[in-house]
Amino acid sequence: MKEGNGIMEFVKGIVEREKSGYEEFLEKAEGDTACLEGTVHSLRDMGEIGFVILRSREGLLQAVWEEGVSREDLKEFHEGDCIRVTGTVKTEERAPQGKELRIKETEFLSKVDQPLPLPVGKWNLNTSLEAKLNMRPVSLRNVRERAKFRIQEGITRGFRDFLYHQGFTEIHSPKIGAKSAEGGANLFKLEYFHHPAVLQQSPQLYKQMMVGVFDRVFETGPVFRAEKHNTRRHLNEYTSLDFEMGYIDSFYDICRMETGFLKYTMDLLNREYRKELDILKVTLPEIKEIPCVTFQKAKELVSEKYQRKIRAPFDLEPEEEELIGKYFQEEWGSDFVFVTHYPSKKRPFYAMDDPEDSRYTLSFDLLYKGLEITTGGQRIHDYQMLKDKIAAKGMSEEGLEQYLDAFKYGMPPHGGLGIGLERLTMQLIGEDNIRETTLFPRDLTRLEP
Ligand code: AMO
Repeated sequence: MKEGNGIMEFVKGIVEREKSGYEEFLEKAEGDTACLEGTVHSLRDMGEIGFVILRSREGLLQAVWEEGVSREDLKEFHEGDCIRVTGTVKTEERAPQGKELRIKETEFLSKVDQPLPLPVGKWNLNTSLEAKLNMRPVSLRNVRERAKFRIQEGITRGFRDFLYHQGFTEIHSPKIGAKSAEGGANLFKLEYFHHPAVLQQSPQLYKQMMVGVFDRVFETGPVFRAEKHNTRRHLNEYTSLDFEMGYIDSFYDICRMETGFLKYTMDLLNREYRKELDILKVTLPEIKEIPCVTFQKAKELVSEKYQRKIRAPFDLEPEEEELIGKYFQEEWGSDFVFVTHYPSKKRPFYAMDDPEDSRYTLSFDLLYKGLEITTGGQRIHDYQMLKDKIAAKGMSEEGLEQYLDAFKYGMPPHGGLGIGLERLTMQLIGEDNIRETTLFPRDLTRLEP
């Protein structure tokens, strides 16, 4: 709403609207007049009456069209139309919310051009993942599909809230750079005004440099991995929840911070996302403590218990991760387990080696229901040690000069972690493909929508 003196208009901030939100509607008394806005989520023509289910950000509400009472013809309504309806409030115990709006007048704010290609008004879409991804703007309107991403919002919000309270500063690092930190073959290369450049695989270099500035930083943002394989847990672009903190005594400080974040977030979801949890029938894990096991020990435990040969001594195979998850659920009743001391061979150059046995690093992965959702650990903070490690890994310092300067000019002992947001969401809500918990997935074959 604009206000003015006839010559100039002024905007003063948000104004209370006369239209009732769905929650306010439900507080109204029988016979009150109400005006609601929303999309026609589903329609049921019963002859003399018709059910017009409205969808808004707040959820669904039942409006009822009645012959002779409603001004517009029911035939004018289509699923997908955006409408503003005015009518009277009626208590109706058969209505999903216990109240419904008896429609008197309808204003069509916009009308669909064509019938919807998917039955988004149904509880279960019953459509293949492929079809859902091909029609993303429509499929996400389904209440269950939408709920997944509200829960994902809750996780990001939990991460932010929790870390703000722990004295972290939120940063935003560039996604294009000369060099990335994670190594391996999964780099997207591009040309940047005739210079070779890469898309960042993680904010690793930047968050470490920023420890020298703020001590504690975090970032939530996209990262890029040119994975050439098509799996249920890999994306080519995903959202990474990263933090990095200085003045740590050991990498267990990082594990503690992550455990704190998880507890805080489960509590937040429980309090503020109950509707979505119920829609998806999610039972949140109860986290009191998370067991820690070394990489080596974890391998031995599952090999013994499930009679499985150790094939890859320096890495965890996906099946091994699943079995570690199963083991800790069966033996310790925990969905989560920190697997610590990963072999140096498989960790990037910045990981701190264990001074007691340099074949291993002071780093960890967090497995949740048998899937890696986090990698973290203590980093090298000594300038010379870092240079030696870069050389030992056969890497060049080119493109890392400024990163190395941060260490040349002093860095505290520090560490951090990166959590895959889509993976965490997928495990939490019990999906079996990461694309189910990605709004617009990027994979080997998918560059749009
Ligand atoms: P890492 O490479 O292990 O570590 O990644 C951290 C977490 O990101 C998620 N993840 C992925 N999710 C979807 N698709 C992918 N292709 C993919 N790759 C990884 C996983 C994984 O645990 N810089 C370090 C983190 C750190 O030490 O701070 C890093 O990026 O959940």
